[in-house]
Amino acid sequence: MNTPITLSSEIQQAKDNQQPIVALESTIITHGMPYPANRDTALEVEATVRHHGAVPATIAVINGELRAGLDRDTIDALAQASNVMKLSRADIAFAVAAKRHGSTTVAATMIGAHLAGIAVFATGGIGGVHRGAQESFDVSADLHEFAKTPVHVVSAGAKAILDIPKTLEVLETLGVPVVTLGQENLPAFWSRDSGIASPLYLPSVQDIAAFIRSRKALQLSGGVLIGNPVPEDAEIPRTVMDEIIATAIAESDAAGITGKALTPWLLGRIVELTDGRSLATNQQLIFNNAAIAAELAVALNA
Ligand code: PSU
Ligand code: MN
Repeated sequence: MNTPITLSSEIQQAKDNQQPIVALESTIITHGMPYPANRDTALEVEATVRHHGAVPATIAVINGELRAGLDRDTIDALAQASNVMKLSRADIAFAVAAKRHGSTTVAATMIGAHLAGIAVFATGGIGGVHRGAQESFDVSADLHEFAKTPVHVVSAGAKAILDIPKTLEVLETLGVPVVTLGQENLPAFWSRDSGIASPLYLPSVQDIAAFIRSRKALQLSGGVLIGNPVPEDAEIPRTVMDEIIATAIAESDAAGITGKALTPWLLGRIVELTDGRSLATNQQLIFNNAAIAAELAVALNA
């Protein structure tokens, strides 16, 4: 068996020099946004991580090879490809064995980051408990991954299409800390305020780094979910989003969309229902998360 993950020369060098590194996911590229906004966002997220003093490592499976650190051409090809599997813990090894292309969700990116020795990861919003989960049992594998894998994920909360209170209950049961940066309520992806108190709150990135160190000292397994609200000038208020989300979910129910297809379908439909405004917000919140993740990687490196 060869090494389970192939590092780009830049990531290998960053590791050799003990530089701070931030992992980035690839499902946002293949199943989260239309082309070319997906490619431009992926490249801009990488630039943002660099601007804040860390090295970006986008993770994906290319022709069966799990990789950390993708060049521009590979990101561009991934952004246009249609035969890419959306990978989680259940199927990442399948894509490797079958020599497929696969994009990594939050769960699979955490697995890749951990194999590469990267402790900080920036995404948009994590998966969670879908509304109506009491009927569909649709609970994202992202939640269980936090309980297992010691990677710290900066996100704008769980995507607001989800049932946020139920998502918090599952995370609590699994022993996963949820800490929001700079405000006491959890963010709601496109909106700064979910109206729901965050289980934990800390005012600064340095405080979050100290919290992560104390978890390590107590030998606690798994990762931390860090909530980072979208910047004010980019947010869509919750009152506006609530109605749009309800419409999109009603339509997805009527169309019988389930399983892995549901999150990408809802995100795409919400872009249409907001005339593209939700896409611009999605981009800004990812850049904002990338900046904070880079600062966290720098702080943990010190
Ligand atoms: N954040 C975004 N856009 C996305 C996702 C996150 O801004 O498309 C992806 C992540 O990869 C996350 C996945 O893990 O959506 C959740 O999918 P599901 O609900 O099927 O578990
Ligand atoms: Mn699901």
